[in-house]
Amino acid sequence: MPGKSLLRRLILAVISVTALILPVAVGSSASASTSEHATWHRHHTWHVRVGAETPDMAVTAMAFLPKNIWVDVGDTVHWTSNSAEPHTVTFLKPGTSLPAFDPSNTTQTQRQGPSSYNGTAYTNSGIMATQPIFTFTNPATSYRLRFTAAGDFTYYCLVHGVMMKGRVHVRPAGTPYPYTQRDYDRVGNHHAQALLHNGLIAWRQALHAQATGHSVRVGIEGEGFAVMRFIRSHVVVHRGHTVRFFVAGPGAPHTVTFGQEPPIPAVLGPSGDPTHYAGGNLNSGVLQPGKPFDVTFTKTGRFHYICAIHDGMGMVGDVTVVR
Ligand SMILES: [Cu+2]
Repeated sequence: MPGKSLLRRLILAVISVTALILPVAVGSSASASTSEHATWHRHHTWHVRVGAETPDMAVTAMAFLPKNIWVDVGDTVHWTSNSAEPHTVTFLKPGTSLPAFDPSNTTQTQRQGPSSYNGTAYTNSGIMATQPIFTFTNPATSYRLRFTAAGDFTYYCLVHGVMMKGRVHVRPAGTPYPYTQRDYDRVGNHHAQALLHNGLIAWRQALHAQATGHSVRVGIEGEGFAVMRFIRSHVVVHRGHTVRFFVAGPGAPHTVTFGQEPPIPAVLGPSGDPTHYAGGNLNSGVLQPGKPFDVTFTKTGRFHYICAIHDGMGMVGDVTVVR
């Protein structure tokens, strides 16, 4: 029945609009994993979610949920991907410093080390995400490590650096646990909701700030969150006018790509002539803070563009040029 499916679509549309207006509605995106199954096992498996996002993938949270976990020697921690935005679970070799993220370095992007950890060696999950993104065509959705030595072990996401770290506190076998998995799920959910809420507020504020004029903000970076959208994603200008695309500060790499998407790595650099754009291929390359990408539209029409890195998360926009 076409009438019924239209109604359903309308209801879905209302739900997604509500999710945008009422940030509290995103709580459902954090899927709790309760595990009481470990009661009869000698060693427990503990669950940590990697990242979080709103259902439309517009706002992403950069956090390990929970950030801290207390386990005993012999226990396993099981990390699960929870966002399209990629992350890693990486224990550095003691005495080494956190490297800058390099997507071409396979010791960063691919799994390194055995499935147990005693605090001595570089151990890395490789890229984890819920779906392919950019050059990461086959990201891991889960990662397990068994902890074989006591100690407090800090780990990082190599993609997001010091902003995203977690800690596994490993105590001698038999030490009573201070918290249950249910406690960790609750703490993780609250943290995820707080970060996503902050992202939705920042997005709404940016929408107001960009309500008029000929500029488009490309993504938002905040403390523990990012908004993977063009703000605003639909603009209307007169022929001959210029639209300025800009990033407000350092953060996730974004592009403004009209026409056909160039292959990697060419898409990371600029191509085409933004001073007279009348359709076809035009690419900003990765946008840098303080270096806006100005496109002058010389032809009427509706011109669709994408972020070549985050289009899979819905980061797309268009410019309508009128006489
Ligand atoms: Cu992007």
